[in-house]
Amino acid sequence: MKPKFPEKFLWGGAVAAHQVEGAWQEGKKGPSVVDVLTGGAHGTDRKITDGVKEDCYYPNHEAVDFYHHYKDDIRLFAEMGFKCFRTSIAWSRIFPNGDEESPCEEGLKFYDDLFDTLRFYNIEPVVTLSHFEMPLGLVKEYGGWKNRKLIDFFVRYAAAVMEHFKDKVKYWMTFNEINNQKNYKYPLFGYTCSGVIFTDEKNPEECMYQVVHHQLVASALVVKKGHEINPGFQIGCMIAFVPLYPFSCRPEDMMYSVEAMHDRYLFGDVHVRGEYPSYIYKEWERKGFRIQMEPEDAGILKEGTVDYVGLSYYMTNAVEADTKAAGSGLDGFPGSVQNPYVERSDWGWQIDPIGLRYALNVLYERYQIPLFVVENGFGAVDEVKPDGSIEDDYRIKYLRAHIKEMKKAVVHDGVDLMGYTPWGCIDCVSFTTGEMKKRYGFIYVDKDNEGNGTLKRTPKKSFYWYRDVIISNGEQL
Ligand code: P53
Repeated sequence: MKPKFPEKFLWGGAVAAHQVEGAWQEGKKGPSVVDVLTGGAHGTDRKITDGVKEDCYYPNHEAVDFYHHYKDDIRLFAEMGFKCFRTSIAWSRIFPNGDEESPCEEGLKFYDDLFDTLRFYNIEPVVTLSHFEMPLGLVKEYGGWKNRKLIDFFVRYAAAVMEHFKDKVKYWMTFNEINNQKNYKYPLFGYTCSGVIFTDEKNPEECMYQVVHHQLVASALVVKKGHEINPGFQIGCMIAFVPLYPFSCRPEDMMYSVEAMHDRYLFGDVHVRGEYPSYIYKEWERKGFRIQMEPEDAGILKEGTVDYVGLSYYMTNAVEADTKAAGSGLDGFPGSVQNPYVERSDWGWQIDPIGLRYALNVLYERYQIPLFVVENGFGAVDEVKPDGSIEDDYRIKYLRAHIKEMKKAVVHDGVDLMGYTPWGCIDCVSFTTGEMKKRYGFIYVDKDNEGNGTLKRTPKKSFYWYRDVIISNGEQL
């Protein structure tokens, strides 16, 4: 018999609340960190403003107005045959300032309706608790995740939604791409992961590790609490997995790639094994870092290990020891160089389908628990033809190639993979640039970078292609 994807494989799509919902002040929602991020472009950073300014444009305020369109949008997901849909709960819809005693009923009501609509179509919700949208109040009044109090606020929020939705949601993830902030030199990452601009701190790198420690403890507490609320919950972590290949088989390059990969593994190592790996203690020792930990933390980490590893996969990079020694590298990663064997998207992301099979293999070998590809996709400019159609063959090509490699990981290599949710299944606001024109969707949304457009939804060519992929359980690519 031909080897196939498992029958229960969760095909679907992924978004995050702040990139689609809009309605930033409706339903008593409080402002979140993304509500003070302006639009940017490839090569032009999004600005973090001190509060909302009259003369700035904030693309997430309206986004694609999923808040008012979700019923129609979910109907389209159902038409594609989605088995699951990954989104996040906007923390500040539930706790507008972040430090309230009890959750906001209107916020809960919105997600009740959303999850009920998904259930109606037999679509399983997959929910991220924190996807770059923490309440701004916790940044302004508490200093974000630098402050250990944030653990309590996050646990309170997570417990409230897990309790409220315990019969509607089974699959959860704690922090989206918790490892982005490892790049502590780039303000956007620290700000969106944790509400901290590390470059403003006395010791940016040490501060980053402190913040991360608070989040790892919070994540573990939530995993434990979640299992008490409903033992059937599947609770995962979420890692942006960008493998770093050695630029050559020169032993120096090989060894440097092993070292550089610690950046990628650190977070999963703690989430999955419940303890910090030995290499990080040595690094802290070398650098003289003192990360404040409470006596109970070690036990908490041990008791709150995740059920699965969620990952985003978009690209690989290559690293070279000599370039590192020279103190430079692509995109700010020391020693990162252009891989001559792969192409790049218009936004400079290296396209490497085989890298997905590689990623799934190394992660499964390391952790031996189920994996879930909760993001993958091709950000590209789409052109609407005079007849209104969108022929996004480049997107089909990208996804097809990645699904083929993912299939090899499952049927050939034996990786236990739960599902696949391509990113931005409906066009949404780009996270890194705030643009609309960097599109990922199977569904086009009529809106441009400046905020003009009717918000009309149109299925692209890839919509029909992906529908057939799902119907055939990945056989018809
Ligand atoms: P945009 C880097 C590498 C891989 C994934 O990004 C990344 C990043 C940036 O941190 O982020 C994820 O919209 C993120 C999503 C985001 C998506 O990639 O900049 O989880 O929120 O939209 C795509 O093209």
